[in-house]
Amino acid sequence: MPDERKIIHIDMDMFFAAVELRDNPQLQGQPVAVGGKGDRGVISTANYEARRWGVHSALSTRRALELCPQLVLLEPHFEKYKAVSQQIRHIMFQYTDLVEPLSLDEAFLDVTQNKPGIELAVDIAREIKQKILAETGLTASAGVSYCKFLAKVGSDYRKPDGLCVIHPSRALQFIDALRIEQFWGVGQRTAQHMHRLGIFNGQQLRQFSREGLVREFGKIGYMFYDFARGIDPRPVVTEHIRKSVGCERTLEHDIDQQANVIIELYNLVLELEKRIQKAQFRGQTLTLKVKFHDFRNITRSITRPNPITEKDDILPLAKQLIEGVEYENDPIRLLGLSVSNEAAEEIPQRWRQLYFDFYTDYFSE
Ligand code: TTP
Ligand code: MG
Repeated sequence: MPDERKIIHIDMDMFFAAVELRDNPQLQGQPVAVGGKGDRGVISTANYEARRWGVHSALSTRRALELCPQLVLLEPHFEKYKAVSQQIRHIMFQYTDLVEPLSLDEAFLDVTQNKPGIELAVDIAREIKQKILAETGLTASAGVSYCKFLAKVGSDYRKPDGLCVIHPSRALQFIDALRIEQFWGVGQRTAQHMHRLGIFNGQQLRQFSREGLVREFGKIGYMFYDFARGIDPRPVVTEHIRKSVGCERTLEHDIDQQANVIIELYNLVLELEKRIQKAQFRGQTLTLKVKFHDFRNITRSITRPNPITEKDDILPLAKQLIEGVEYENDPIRLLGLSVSNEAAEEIPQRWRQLYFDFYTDYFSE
């Protein structure tokens, strides 16, 4: 059966930086980034002027200033971002209750049925963008399609202030020409892996068998196989299901001694337990994230048949995960722990794990 839903993805443009620029208009035209100062600071986001210099999210502030010495670095104001986030969500709810926020500045809407009874989803997307601009003074980009994958790709396609509609009849044509980097779930590493296989766009991705993709990429291969065919059955999930609960800490100093690592891990476990209790979260997968001194990241996960909620469950699992990590000659810069994988009945089994895996929670508080 063809997928006849009407899905919109809204994503604010250079969100934190846009809020700061709105409130400091004298900085317009200059390269601006929001991020942490100091030796171990990290860039949250940058405006387009700064991006031209290679400054982007997650880059170390030190490196950003090397690339762009005239960069204006601003501290984040999370209260402001949360307030804008509420404003835009309020606008979305005027059209449908099926709103699934992915982060402060991003959400999916299913407008197949919508409150004002508007026929074309593109008209809703346009109205939402106009209202966001009028009420917050900020621009958003919107993608409109029949599934989440294409709506999300669409919102990114004509940024900033973009509006991109991918009609079902043109989906395959669109996917054929889509660069592999633009696929949902393809980060730098996966892109390189794809390139090694000779895959640079959607058309080339579609030449690969399902088994081949699963062999190369693990279970995410199933998702790539479906995406290449314009298939993404994931529903817009409304009630605030948290996909993960986690915390991470950039250490004061890089560490490579086992005793120190265990102490840091123990502190994280205590913090994680607190957050799990606060969120009443019952995840079955524990994930350890390690960032090394050279900014290389790895994650290690373990899944249990029962929810992981208490420190007495978490600590032995966390120790087990860190045992598999070589850090003696590779000091650790950051440690993170999260739980995910809370069962959600309405998501088809094959998609369930993928769905959770793809949620990145940068607002873990
Ligand atoms: P994004 O929507 O990924 O980026 P953006 O809104 O800054 O830029 P774009 O125009 O490309 O959408 O993230 C939204 C906000 O989340 C971003 O403004 C800052 C924050 N953020 C981080 O703090 N760290 C990160 O690594 C990322 C990706 C985002
Ligand atoms: Mg954004």
